[in-house]
Amino acid sequence: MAHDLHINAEFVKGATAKEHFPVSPLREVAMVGRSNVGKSSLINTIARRGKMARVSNTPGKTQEINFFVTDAGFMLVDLPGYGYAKVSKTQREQFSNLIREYVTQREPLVLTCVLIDARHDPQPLDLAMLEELELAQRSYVVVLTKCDKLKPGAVAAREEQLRQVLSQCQHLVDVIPTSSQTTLGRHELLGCMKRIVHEHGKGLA
Ligand SMILES: Nc1nc2c(ncn2[C@@H]2O[C@H](COP(=O)(O)OP(=O)(O)OP(=O)(O)O)[C@@H](O)[C@H]2O)c(=O)[nH]1
Ligand SMILES: [Mg+2]
Repeated sequence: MAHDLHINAEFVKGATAKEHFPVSPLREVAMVGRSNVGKSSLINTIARRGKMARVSNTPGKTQEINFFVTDAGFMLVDLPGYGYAKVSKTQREQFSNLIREYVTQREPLVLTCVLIDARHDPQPLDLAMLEELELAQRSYVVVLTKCDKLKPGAVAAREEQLRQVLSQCQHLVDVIPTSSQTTLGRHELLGCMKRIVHEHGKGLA
Protein backbone atom coordinates (compact mmCIF):
# COMPACT_ATOMS: atom_id res chain seq x y z
CA MET A 1 0.00 0.00 0.00
CA ALA A 2 1.34 3.40 -0.95
CA HIS A 3 0.87 4.94 2.47
CA ASP A 4 3.07 2.22 3.95
CA LEU A 5 6.12 3.34 2.01
CA HIS A 6 6.65 6.67 3.71
CA ILE A 7 5.78 8.42 6.86
CA ASN A 8 5.53 12.13 7.43
CA ALA A 9 7.98 13.51 9.94
CA GLU A 10 8.63 16.91 11.40
CA PHE A 11 11.51 18.23 13.48
CA VAL A 12 10.56 18.79 17.11
CA LYS A 13 13.75 19.73 18.91
CA GLY A 14 17.44 19.14 19.39
CA ALA A 15 18.88 18.28 22.79
CA THR A 16 22.41 18.20 24.18
CA ALA A 17 21.43 17.03 27.66
CA LYS A 18 18.68 14.84 29.00
CA GLU A 19 16.99 17.79 30.70
CA HIS A 20 16.12 18.95 27.19
CA PHE A 21 14.61 15.71 25.92
CA PRO A 22 10.99 16.29 24.91
CA VAL A 23 8.22 15.28 27.22
CA SER A 24 5.79 13.41 25.02
CA PRO A 25 3.55 10.35 25.21
CA LEU A 26 5.07 8.95 21.99
CA ARG A 27 7.36 5.95 21.79
CA GLU A 28 10.77 6.53 20.24
CA VAL A 29 12.89 4.75 17.61
CA ALA A 30 16.54 5.85 17.51
CA MET A 31 19.38 5.82 14.97
CA VAL A 32 22.87 5.21 16.34
CA GLY A 33 26.16 4.39 14.67
CA ARG A 34 29.59 5.64 13.81
CA SER A 35 29.97 9.13 12.51
CA ASN A 36 29.24 9.30 8.75
CA VAL A 37 27.57 5.86 8.62
CA GLY A 38 24.36 7.37 7.21
CA LYS A 39 21.98 7.94 10.14
CA SER A 40 20.62 11.29 9.03
CA SER A 41 20.35 10.12 5.41
CA LEU A 42 18.29 7.13 6.47
CA ILE A 43 15.87 9.33 8.38
CA ASN A 44 15.46 11.45 5.27
CA THR A 45 14.84 8.30 3.20
CA ILE A 46 12.18 7.01 5.54
CA ALA A 47 10.38 10.32 5.84
CA ARG A 48 8.35 11.60 2.93
CA ARG A 49 9.84 15.04 3.10
CA GLY A 50 13.54 14.71 2.25
CA LYS A 51 16.41 16.73 3.75
CA MET A 52 14.95 17.08 7.21
CA ALA A 53 17.90 15.67 9.06
CA ARG A 54 21.16 17.37 8.14
CA VAL A 55 23.46 15.22 6.04
CA SER A 56 27.13 15.88 5.35
CA ASN A 57 30.29 14.47 3.88
CA THR A 58 32.03 15.78 6.96
CA PRO A 59 31.74 13.36 9.85
CA GLY A 60 30.41 14.84 13.06
CA LYS A 61 27.56 16.72 11.36
CA THR A 62 24.90 15.84 13.87
CA GLN A 63 25.90 17.35 17.21
CA GLU A 64 22.68 17.02 19.15
CA ILE A 65 20.04 14.40 19.72
CA ASN A 66 17.35 15.43 17.22
CA PHE A 67 13.74 14.42 17.74
CA PHE A 68 11.29 14.13 14.82
CA VAL A 69 7.61 13.48 15.36
CA THR A 70 6.05 11.17 12.75
CA ASP A 71 2.50 10.42 11.74
CA ALA A 72 3.11 6.71 12.37
CA GLY A 73 2.61 7.09 16.11
CA PHE A 74 6.26 7.34 17.18
CA MET A 75 9.22 9.71 17.26
CA LEU A 76 12.32 9.16 15.14
CA VAL A 77 15.48 10.16 16.97
CA ASP A 78 18.76 11.04 15.21
CA LEU A 79 21.83 10.76 17.43
CA PRO A 80 25.32 12.16 17.00
CA GLY A 81 27.80 9.63 15.62
CA TYR A 82 30.24 7.86 17.87
CA GLY A 83 33.94 7.52 17.26
CA TYR A 84 34.49 10.77 15.44
CA ALA A 85 38.21 11.41 15.85
CA LYS A 86 38.37 15.09 15.00
CA VAL A 87 36.51 16.51 17.97
CA SER A 88 38.25 16.92 21.32
CA LYS A 89 38.50 13.96 23.66
CA THR A 90 36.27 15.78 26.13
CA GLN A 91 33.58 16.37 23.54
CA ARG A 92 33.82 12.79 22.30
CA GLU A 93 33.33 11.57 25.85
CA GLN A 94 30.38 13.91 26.37
CA PHE A 95 28.71 12.64 23.19
CA SER A 96 29.39 9.06 24.05
CA ASN A 97 28.00 9.46 27.57
CA LEU A 98 24.91 11.20 26.24
CA ILE A 99 24.35 8.50 23.61
CA ARG A 100 24.89 5.70 26.11
CA GLU A 101 22.57 7.31 28.63
CA TYR A 102 19.90 7.85 26.00
CA VAL A 103 19.93 4.33 24.52
CA THR A 104 20.15 2.48 27.82
CA GLN A 105 17.84 4.60 29.99
CA ARG A 106 15.40 6.59 27.90
CA GLU A 107 11.98 5.35 28.90
CA PRO A 108 9.99 6.00 25.68
CA LEU A 109 12.70 4.31 23.54
CA VAL A 110 11.43 0.97 22.20
CA LEU A 111 13.85 0.26 19.34
CA THR A 112 17.41 1.30 18.54
CA CYS A 113 18.64 1.00 14.96
CA VAL A 114 22.38 0.31 15.08
CA LEU A 115 23.75 1.37 11.70
CA ILE A 116 26.81 -0.43 10.39
CA ASP A 117 28.55 0.34 7.08
CA ALA A 118 28.00 -2.76 4.94
CA ARG A 119 31.42 -2.35 3.33
CA HIS A 120 33.35 -3.03 6.53
CA ASP A 121 33.54 -5.53 9.34
CA PRO A 122 31.72 -4.29 12.44
CA GLN A 123 34.14 -2.06 14.35
CA PRO A 124 34.93 -2.34 18.08
CA LEU A 125 32.67 0.65 18.84
CA ASP A 126 29.79 -1.03 16.97
CA LEU A 127 30.23 -4.23 18.94
CA ALA A 128 30.46 -2.22 22.17
CA MET A 129 27.15 -0.52 21.35
CA LEU A 130 25.48 -3.86 20.61
CA GLU A 131 26.79 -5.29 23.87
CA GLU A 132 25.57 -2.24 25.76
CA LEU A 133 22.06 -2.74 24.36
CA GLU A 134 22.12 -6.46 25.17
CA LEU A 135 23.17 -5.76 28.75
CA ALA A 136 20.52 -3.07 29.11
CA GLN A 137 17.96 -5.53 27.66
CA ARG A 138 16.90 -3.08 24.98
CA SER A 139 15.60 -4.17 21.56
CA TYR A 140 17.70 -3.23 18.55
CA VAL A 141 17.89 -3.87 14.84
CA VAL A 142 21.17 -3.93 12.92
CA VAL A 143 20.86 -1.77 9.81
CA LEU A 144 23.52 -2.27 7.14
CA THR A 145 24.06 1.02 5.30
CA LYS A 146 25.39 2.07 1.88
CA CYS A 147 24.57 -1.32 0.32
CA ASP A 148 24.43 0.40 -3.10
CA LYS A 149 28.25 0.42 -2.93
CA LEU A 150 28.43 -3.38 -2.82
CA LYS A 151 27.46 -6.24 -5.11
CA PRO A 152 24.37 -8.12 -3.91
CA GLY A 153 26.51 -11.16 -3.03
CA ALA A 154 28.71 -9.08 -0.77
CA VAL A 155 25.66 -7.60 0.93
CA ALA A 156 24.29 -11.10 1.58
CA ALA A 157 27.66 -12.19 2.97
CA ARG A 158 27.80 -9.19 5.34
CA GLU A 159 24.25 -9.87 6.51
CA GLU A 160 25.14 -13.49 7.18
CA GLN A 161 28.30 -12.46 9.07
CA LEU A 162 26.31 -10.19 11.38
CA ARG A 163 23.66 -12.83 11.98
CA GLN A 164 26.42 -15.27 12.95
CA VAL A 165 28.23 -12.84 15.23
CA LEU A 166 24.95 -11.96 16.95
CA SER A 167 23.42 -15.44 17.01
CA GLN A 168 23.49 -15.63 20.82
CA CYS A 169 21.93 -12.21 21.30
CA GLN A 170 18.54 -12.02 22.97
CA HIS A 171 17.46 -8.54 21.99
CA LEU A 172 18.36 -8.47 18.28
CA VAL A 173 15.17 -8.02 16.27
CA ASP A 174 16.58 -8.27 12.73
CA VAL A 175 19.47 -7.48 10.37
CA ILE A 176 18.31 -5.28 7.49
CA PRO A 177 20.41 -4.27 4.45
CA THR A 178 19.61 -0.73 3.31
CA SER A 179 20.62 2.06 0.96
CA SER A 180 19.54 5.66 1.19
CA GLN A 181 20.42 6.03 -2.48
CA THR A 182 18.29 3.20 -3.86
CA THR A 183 15.85 3.03 -0.90
CA LEU A 184 16.69 -0.67 -0.52
CA GLY A 185 15.35 -1.96 2.81
CA ARG A 186 13.20 1.07 3.55
CA HIS A 187 9.98 -0.89 3.55
CA GLU A 188 11.42 -3.66 5.77
CA LEU A 189 12.88 -1.20 8.24
CA LEU A 190 9.74 0.89 8.49
CA GLY A 191 7.68 -2.29 8.91
CA CYS A 192 9.99 -3.41 11.70
CA MET A 193 9.71 -0.04 13.47
CA LYS A 194 5.93 -0.03 13.24
CA ARG A 195 5.66 -3.59 14.50
CA ILE A 196 7.82 -2.98 17.58
CA VAL A 197 6.07 0.29 18.38
CA HIS A 198 2.73 -1.46 18.02
CA GLU A 199 3.87 -4.26 20.36
CA HIS A 200 4.63 -1.67 23.01
CA GLY A 201 1.35 0.14 22.57
CA LYS A 202 1.32 3.50 20.87
CA GLY A 203 2.01 5.76 23.80
CA LEU A 204 3.06 5.79 27.43
CA ALA A 205 -0.26 7.15 28.57
N1 LIG B 1 26.32 5.75 -1.47
C1 LIG B 1 25.65 6.05 -0.34
N2 LIG B 1 26.03 7.11 0.41
C2 LIG B 1 25.35 7.37 1.55
C3 LIG B 1 24.27 6.56 1.99
N3 LIG B 1 23.80 7.04 3.17
C4 LIG B 1 24.57 8.12 3.44
N4 LIG B 1 25.49 8.32 2.48
C5 LIG B 1 26.50 9.42 2.46
O1 LIG B 1 27.32 9.32 3.62
C6 LIG B 1 27.65 10.61 4.14
C7 LIG B 1 27.23 10.73 5.61
O2 LIG B 1 25.82 10.65 5.70
P1 LIG B 1 25.02 11.18 6.99
O3 LIG B 1 23.62 10.74 6.82
O4 LIG B 1 25.28 12.63 7.24
O5 LIG B 1 25.74 10.34 8.14
P2 LIG B 1 25.51 10.43 9.72
O6 LIG B 1 25.62 9.04 10.23
O7 LIG B 1 24.25 11.16 10.03
O8 LIG B 1 26.79 11.27 10.17
P3 LIG B 1 27.00 12.12 11.54
O9 LIG B 1 25.82 12.98 11.75
O10 LIG B 1 28.26 12.87 11.25
O11 LIG B 1 27.22 11.13 12.62
C8 LIG B 1 26.95 11.61 3.22
O12 LIG B 1 27.88 12.03 2.24
C9 LIG B 1 25.84 10.78 2.58
O13 LIG B 1 25.46 11.27 1.30
C10 LIG B 1 23.89 5.43 1.15
O14 LIG B 1 22.97 4.66 1.44
N5 LIG B 1 24.62 5.24 0.01
MG1 LIG C 1 23.91 12.78 11.19
